[in-house]
Amino acid sequence: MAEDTHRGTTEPVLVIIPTYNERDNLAPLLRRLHEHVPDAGVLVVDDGSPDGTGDLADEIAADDEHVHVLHRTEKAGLGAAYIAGFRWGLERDYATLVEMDADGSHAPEDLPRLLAALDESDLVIGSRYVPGGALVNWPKRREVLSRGANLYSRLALGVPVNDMTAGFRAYRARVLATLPLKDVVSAGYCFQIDLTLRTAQAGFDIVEVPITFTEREIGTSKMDGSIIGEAMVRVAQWGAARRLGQLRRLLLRR
Ligand SMILES: Nc1nc2c(ncn2[C@@H]2O[C@H](COP(=O)(O)OP(=O)(O)OP(=O)(O)O)[C@@H](O)[C@H]2O)c(=O)[nH]1
Ligand SMILES: [Mg+2]
Repeated sequence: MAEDTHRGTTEPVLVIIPTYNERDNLAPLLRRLHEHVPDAGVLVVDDGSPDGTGDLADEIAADDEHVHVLHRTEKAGLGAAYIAGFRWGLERDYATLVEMDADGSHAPEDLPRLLAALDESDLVIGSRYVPGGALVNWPKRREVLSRGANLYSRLALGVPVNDMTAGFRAYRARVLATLPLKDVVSAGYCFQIDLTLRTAQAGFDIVEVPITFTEREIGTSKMDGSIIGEAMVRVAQWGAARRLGQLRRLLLRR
């Protein structure tokens, strides 16, 4: 674990929420966040949503000092939105940076537990696949895909995390300040695997806390074949690099 002591959830926490066409989900989510983590700041990172999510976020921010909005001009993927949000938060010295989807899949009710677990670690992952984790209304094929992606990633990368693709997580700011964010190019949920791997390789402590993940009720998913393809190719490349490194060390030892 890091040597500096984390000073708890009364320190500034920034919840970063990337949005693309989440107009009907945003206001209820912000209300629930305000109820369960009243001291946290929220940064909505909108990629010019055609449905006006960005304008709605501005309207809410005008009346709520905890809500901030970062407007980006084009849809550039979840990874790029998070990197921009991390930079925004690091520049403003937030101690804790949280990732959260706008679609209601991640429950604000679970967030205090994630933040509490950060006292003992550097990255807390809200996990569907540890005892106590649950999936609500997720079609079986999505579960199979997600579990398969996680098994594949764990075997290829050797990182002992059950839910590496999870998008509900809390980072100590110093982790993100240490990682070379400019080198991270993963766009889809591969971004979550990428950052998990980098966090583990940098020697930071990762814990998983069970969450209840609920399928979105409103709006449409941004998941598609290209996002799955990106993850499969990149994980294979990282896995191959890891094996080569192991082989090289073995040969050098002889
Ligand atoms: N700013 C921004 N946000 C995005 C982009 N793609 C997805 N998002 C947001 O990222 C979050 C996760 O996207 P989802 O569409 O729910 O994708 P997912 O959770 O992988 O897929 P589902 O499980 O089908 O919902 C949501 O808040 C989206 O609005 C993007 O290109 N830019
Ligand atoms: Mg979703």
